Amino acid sequence: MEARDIRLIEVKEGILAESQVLAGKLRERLRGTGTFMLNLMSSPGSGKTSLVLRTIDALRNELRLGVIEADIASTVDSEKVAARGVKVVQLKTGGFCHLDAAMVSEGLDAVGPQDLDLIIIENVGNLVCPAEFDTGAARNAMILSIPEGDDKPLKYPLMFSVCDVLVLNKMDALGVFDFDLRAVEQRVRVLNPAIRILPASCKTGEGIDAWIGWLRGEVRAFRNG
Ligand SMILES: Nc1nc2c(ncn2[C@@H]2O[C@H](COP(=O)(O)OP(=O)(O)O)[C@@H](O)[C@H]2O)c(=O)[nH]1
Ligand SMILES: [Mg+2]
Repeated sequence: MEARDIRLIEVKEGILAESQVLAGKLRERLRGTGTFMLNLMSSPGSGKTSLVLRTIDALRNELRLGVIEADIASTVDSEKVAARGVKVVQLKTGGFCHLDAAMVSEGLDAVGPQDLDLIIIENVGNLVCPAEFDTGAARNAMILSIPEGDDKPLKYPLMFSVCDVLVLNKMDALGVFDFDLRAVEQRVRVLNPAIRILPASCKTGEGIDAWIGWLRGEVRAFRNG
């Protein structure tokens, strides 16, 4: 058998296309229930769970909230959300480094979007794979935290390209790290001119109002749209 006779099957493209179709169906389903779903992505430790908890505290009296947590192995994040009395589902990906629409669909079945105004997905901590998969969310958000460095848009361009908003978290640590805010903004704008960039600190609360304002506006626009 010669090399030219070997059949090459692009499995990745097939998987992505399948997930894309299902993601469209999930969006229709969420449109039907009037539920805004946000997909939150970032590296491990950049502050996803902290931002989810801040968001719960700010919006729990205003919106009916649910959270879909995704983790390779543990339930530590969902326990923190559950302690706030908020509806949460833990998806254990068993080694998978991202969520696809099929996994989110199972999460939605469990969390029950018909009773919710806002669902936040805390995706698996990773700047690579989650960016490739449409989860069916209305908006994508990402966090880059100051200790990770200002070169990350250069290294992980797709993630910065697919997000509607970028939270620059751990601003309280800016003095400790060589992080050039202007450089990061320029690098991000080349990839994604329309992205909102919000400096914040989940520790001190700096910038959280702007984040909540952005999210509230998106939920409102979704409902009116
Ligand atoms: N100094 C500082 N630490 C933070 C901030 N946000 C989160 N952390 C800490 O960073 C660590 C990881 O946060 P976590 O929310 O679990 O990140 P996740 O892995 O992305 O969900 C925890 O020790 C948090 O307390 C922040 O704005 N400033
Ligand atoms: Mg977390």
